[in-house]
Amino acid sequence: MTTSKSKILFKQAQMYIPGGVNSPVRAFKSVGGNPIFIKRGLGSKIWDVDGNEYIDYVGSWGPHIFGHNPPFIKKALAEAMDNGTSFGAPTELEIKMAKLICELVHSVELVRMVNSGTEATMSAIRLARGYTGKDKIIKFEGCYHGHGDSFLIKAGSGALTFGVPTSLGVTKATASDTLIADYNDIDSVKKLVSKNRNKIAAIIIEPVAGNMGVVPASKKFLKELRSICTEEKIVLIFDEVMTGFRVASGGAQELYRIKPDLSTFGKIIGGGLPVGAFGGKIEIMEKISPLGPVYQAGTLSGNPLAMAAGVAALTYIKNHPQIYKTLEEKSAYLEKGMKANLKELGMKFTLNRVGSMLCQFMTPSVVNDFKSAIKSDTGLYAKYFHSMLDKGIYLPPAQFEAMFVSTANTKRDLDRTIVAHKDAINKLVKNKKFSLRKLVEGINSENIHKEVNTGKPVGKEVL
Ligand code: HOZ
Repeated sequence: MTTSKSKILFKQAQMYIPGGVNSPVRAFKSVGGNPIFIKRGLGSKIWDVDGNEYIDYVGSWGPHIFGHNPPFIKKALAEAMDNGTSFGAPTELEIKMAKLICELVHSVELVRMVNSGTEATMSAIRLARGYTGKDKIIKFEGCYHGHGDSFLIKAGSGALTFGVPTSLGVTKATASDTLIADYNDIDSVKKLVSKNRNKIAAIIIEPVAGNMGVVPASKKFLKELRSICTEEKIVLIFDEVMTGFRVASGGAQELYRIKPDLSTFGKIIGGGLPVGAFGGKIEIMEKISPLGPVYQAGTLSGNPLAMAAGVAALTYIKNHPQIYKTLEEKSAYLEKGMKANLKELGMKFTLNRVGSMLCQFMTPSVVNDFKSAIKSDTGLYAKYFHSMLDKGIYLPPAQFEAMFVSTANTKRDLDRTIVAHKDAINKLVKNKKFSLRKLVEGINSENIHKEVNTGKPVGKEVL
């Protein structure tokens, strides 16, 4: 449902903003067409500038776990706004926020607020390096930890979608300190650790990857990762920017019952405002300035508006633990409906779900790591995306992202989505122009961008 006002705005935006957007995936490049410009959101819906209504499964990429503009967050913000917008000095709200995070996430004993998930992960690895006196880190192919230099090596999310999994502008020296292991493959980690003994400061991982689509880590893999980190004195960092307060009130670490040394947060803890945080063991966190020698700072860190919204969100979560049951029920209902559609239409596409995070992959393969994720046919996803959009369902405009269910999604929303999904998949079935690539050989992180940029499939199709 591309709309004329959105088109005009996109043209105007491109005159002043690189690519017309402030974050690349919003440009719809990987699905084609014109991005829709959003005017407002309420509950499970958003409206574009032309007045079209959509059921929103992006939810600002995760934070809107209660849907858009919940009254209790609006109220908290209005009250905070009366007192001023920023002081660059301590406020009581920051204590409330830190206490809530420490109470809800058991591995967090001290926590520092920042302004985004990117800042949280950048600060967490600096801290891990300062604490251990070691330089290298291990990250996993397809995981995305924001756009800090150290993480833009074989990264997921927009970096993957736009074909720059390893970004220009990252120095060779920085890149050489980031070692890449394979998700869910403990041997790949062991190899790196034994080759780089006493050089690795941290292993950072999304315990449920949400930036190569949704890909859960296996419990065995995470447990082994924990043991390796303990044995080798490596700081284990769970990047819970997406999963924190989303898959459980205590994040993925609660779900898996594994304690990382440090965790990073974002999204939900800001209640929709720009907030991030990193926290963990006291003995590591006390190395942060002003207690210790690892410098980290920010004028807007702990900003009173952001804290007010975050405190409201986390207080609601603390007082309503049943929301996770509700989210699970709604998401399972959606998953069941979508899977039934696929079965009925004879399409063996993989649908991954962890709690309220879902991803419809366009491949019949099991998706459990980066290599299997990129078997997904992004061209098909683009068609699927537009069919859904035409039916008033707003999905992530890229294959390698997560869709999010909120407590505001009604049964009617979910039923409408299931019907639209059936129709969209049916269209794919009927469209003879594509052939499902059951097995694609030759796709890797270096050449996948060719496919995205040219629209021509790389690799060998096996029909
Ligand atoms: N890459 C972000 C989600 N994984 C999207 C950021 C945005 O466009 O807001």
